[in-house]
Amino acid sequence: MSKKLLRTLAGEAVWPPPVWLMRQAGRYLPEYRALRAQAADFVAFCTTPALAAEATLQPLRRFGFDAAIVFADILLLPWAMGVELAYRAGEGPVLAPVRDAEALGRLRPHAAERLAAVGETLAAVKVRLGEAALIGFAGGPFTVACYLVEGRAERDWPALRQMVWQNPALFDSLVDLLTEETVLYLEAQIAAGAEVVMLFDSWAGLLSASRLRRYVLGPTAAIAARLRRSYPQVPLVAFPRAANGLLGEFALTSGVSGLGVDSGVDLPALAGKLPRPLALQGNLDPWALRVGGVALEEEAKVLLAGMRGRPFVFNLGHGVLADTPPEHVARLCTLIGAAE
Ligand code: 1CP
Repeated sequence: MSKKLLRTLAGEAVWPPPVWLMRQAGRYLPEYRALRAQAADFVAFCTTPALAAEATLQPLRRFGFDAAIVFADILLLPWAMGVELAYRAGEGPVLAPVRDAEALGRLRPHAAERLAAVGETLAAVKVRLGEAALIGFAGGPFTVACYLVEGRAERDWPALRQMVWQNPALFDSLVDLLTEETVLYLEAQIAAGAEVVMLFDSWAGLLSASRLRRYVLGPTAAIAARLRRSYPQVPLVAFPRAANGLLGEFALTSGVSGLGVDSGVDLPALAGKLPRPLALQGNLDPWALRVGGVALEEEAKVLLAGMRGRPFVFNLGHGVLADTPPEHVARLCTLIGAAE
């Protein structure tokens, strides 16, 4: 096993650490904007393997990252379950909301069968990768449920939180269904060539500790257990964003190989409290990358010094911001490559 990311996720303190960035493909790259203009809409972009494979590879060509993450979106799963989905400029995704048993009953199972295009993208990327590892992903069942119930990103997610507390039986059924669909979808991505899979639970921070255990930690552990049976060699990385107080419990009980951590956490301090074999991924503030200069240099150096000697995957605490200058990303990669 020579790929740096895979060695790190197996518990080795590889140094300099492997690096990739959440949302490393995207609008901050002029070549991405040109490619994006070739597709009729964002779903078509994600489900046209030639375009999605090219979007996946663009940041690797420019920066030589240690991993490629398949170009897709967490909302393709509900789309493949029959939910209407549109991405509106400046507004983000908009879905037909699922708020009662009837709407839940209309969700079509075995969505992975209708997402064969993502497998084709993975296969097309895999043969062109060299030493970089290939990451497949899905949204955490809770985060996908957030968009399904609310219908769009809302600051306070009122419909979602109302359902969590007022109709837990319905919300349990929704999360259970999404958990099963997520297992099948991740298994299909592994079968197509993904060497690592990641679960993005971007809205975990909306929940109290008890609901976090039930709707984020529980499903993550269930998915990890299923994948360990079907694909024991493929590491799972979870990203329960802003689940700060529960990260220690997550590390101990979820069964994942890696834990993605957002910028609000003192990563070296967390690392000091965890069992060694668990790799940590994160957590440079995307704003430090966007601003660049001294802010970037200092923040990256502090993180590198604090994580030296541990299994660590250098990443951001959240996605690359759309107006980040690409030269700042190149500078960051140079800094990491020179880490002593
Ligand atoms: O071209 C465009 O403007 C579309 C912007 C965009 C992109 C580049 C969207 C719409 N999705 C993606 C790709 C994407 N999304 C990837 C693969 C590319 C890569 O990482 O390099 C991944 C892993 C995602 C994951 C994703 N989508 C998450 C989880 C991670 C996170 O950022 O928290 C979430 C929450 C989404 C939903 C989504 N899709 C798109 C947008 C703008 C959003 C967020 C909307 C919101 O604020 O709620």
